[in-house]
Amino acid sequence: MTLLTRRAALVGAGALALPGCERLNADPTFTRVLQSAERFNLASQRLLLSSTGPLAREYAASERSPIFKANGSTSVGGETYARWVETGFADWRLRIDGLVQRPLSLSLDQLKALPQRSQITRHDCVEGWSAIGGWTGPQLGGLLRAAGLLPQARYVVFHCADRLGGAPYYESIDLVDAFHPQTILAHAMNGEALPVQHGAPLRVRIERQLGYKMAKYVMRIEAVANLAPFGRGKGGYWEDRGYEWYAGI
Ligand SMILES: Nc1nc2c(c(=O)[nH]1)N[C@H]1C(S)=C(S)[C@@H](COP(=O)(O)O)O[C@H]1N2
Ligand SMILES: [Mo]
Repeated sequence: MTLLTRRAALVGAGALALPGCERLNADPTFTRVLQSAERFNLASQRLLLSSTGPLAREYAASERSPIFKANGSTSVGGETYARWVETGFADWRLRIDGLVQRPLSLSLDQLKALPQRSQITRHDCVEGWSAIGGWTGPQLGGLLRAAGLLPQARYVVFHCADRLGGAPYYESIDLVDAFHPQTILAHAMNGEALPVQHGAPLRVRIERQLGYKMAKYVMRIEAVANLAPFGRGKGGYWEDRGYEWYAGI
């Protein structure tokens, strides 16, 4: 069974437990229903967490590239972004919403206060260059657990602040990659605040995939059941222009 069919089986098992849920629904303390939904989510997400596959290779600090090319958008137009840069992103917020129980709105300080993961990895761009760099930030999986994914959620969409050739940049991954331990929301690069050209204040690192999946300038993370409504429906800016959605290396 693939991971996602295993998850579907689990959703099925949840549906079988419905008579119990109906009894809970009759209970005036509705919170118990919510709690049982949370336990269910924890169980399905645990399953993903324990089966997300191997780690991408990590490197020593001495192996970092002296120059890490910036590619695609290297800044964001408009007054709002310029003001954010001037004020150190003090009133910037990341939204996590869509198919979640508790939509979140998080400041940069709140993201930095969460447990952090640091990793030095190699970034591979389809255009034929690579660079090794260090990244720090909270794991995406922990944030999705805090928001409480609904059982219908199958993908997360990253909405970015920049436009490329007039269209908004966006990307998406499935829940296996979303819960992979090396999938982090990086606010720091090589020990310094993430530079504007590399996606300040926040970009995602998905270390087993190609560079174009690693959305910069992430503003909003939306849990969704299908990718058809976004862009031209292929799951990402470059996917809409012919690249593969699953860009595994
Ligand atoms: N928002 C946004 N994210 C993006 C891009 C972009 O143009 N806009 N380019 C992608 C591509 S093709 C690559 S190779 C990497 C480049 O990241 P870097 O600038 O940190 O090297 O970001 C990816 N994420
Ligand atoms: Mo790229």
